[in-house]
Amino acid sequence: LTPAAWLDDAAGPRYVRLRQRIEDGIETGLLPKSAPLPAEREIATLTGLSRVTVRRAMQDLVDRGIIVQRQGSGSFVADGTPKVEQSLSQLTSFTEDMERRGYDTSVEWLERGIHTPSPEEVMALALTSGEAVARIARLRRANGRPMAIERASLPVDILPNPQAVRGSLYEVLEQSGSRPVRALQRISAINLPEQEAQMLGVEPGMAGLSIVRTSYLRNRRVVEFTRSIYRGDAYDFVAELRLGT
Ligand code: 16G
Repeated sequence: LTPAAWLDDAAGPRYVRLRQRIEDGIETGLLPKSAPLPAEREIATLTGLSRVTVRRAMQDLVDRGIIVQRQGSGSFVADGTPKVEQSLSQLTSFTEDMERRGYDTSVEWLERGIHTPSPEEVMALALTSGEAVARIARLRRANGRPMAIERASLPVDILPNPQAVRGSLYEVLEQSGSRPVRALQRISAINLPEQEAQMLGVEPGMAGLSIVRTSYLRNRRVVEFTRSIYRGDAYDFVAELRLGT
């Protein structure tokens, strides 16, 4: 990434050209797997590009799973195993799943509030007439990489203050004694629609997974009805199967 090589480059927005340069470097082996990348500031100095342009290129690479960012230690070339192996037999939360792997989680809020339920929510949550619903919708990231869009609906008496959810929903439910103990989950294949693909940092039409989880308290009451869209290129779902008796 010398300024001379940079200036030789073809047309296109600057951040795209920089992203392409880094991708080329990884492809040719100039930047091996797990190699640390220079800090944004250094890349800006080396290329003569603005910090904003460099940051945009780096975020794009994180979104695509090509590089990973670790808080406090910088950016690295991904090690070639960007998929998360997710067990299908444990009722865990996104935060727990990612923290167990040593990933930092972050949330981009799409919605957090109390609403009149849709007919689908009334059915799914077995609400009685007039009962309101708490909705929280968020884009979930692991090490800066978008992984899933989750839209959760809960009966309002289970989550009276949706604003209280800062990171983990299950942590808030745990504190109020309403963490689910059982869930049913339906997974189906989809092609990511334009808007969702954009949020997840991938091309529209790419493979994704639609996951619908309904979870229950010990007394069988429905706690959560969550519709999620997961990146198909970021997950492997794994289940242990046993011979039936
Ligand atoms: C998982 C669940 C989601 C649940 C969330 C709680 C799937 C497909 N979804 O992502 O239903 O609401 O965990 O995570 O597994 P949190 O406690 O980190 O908010």
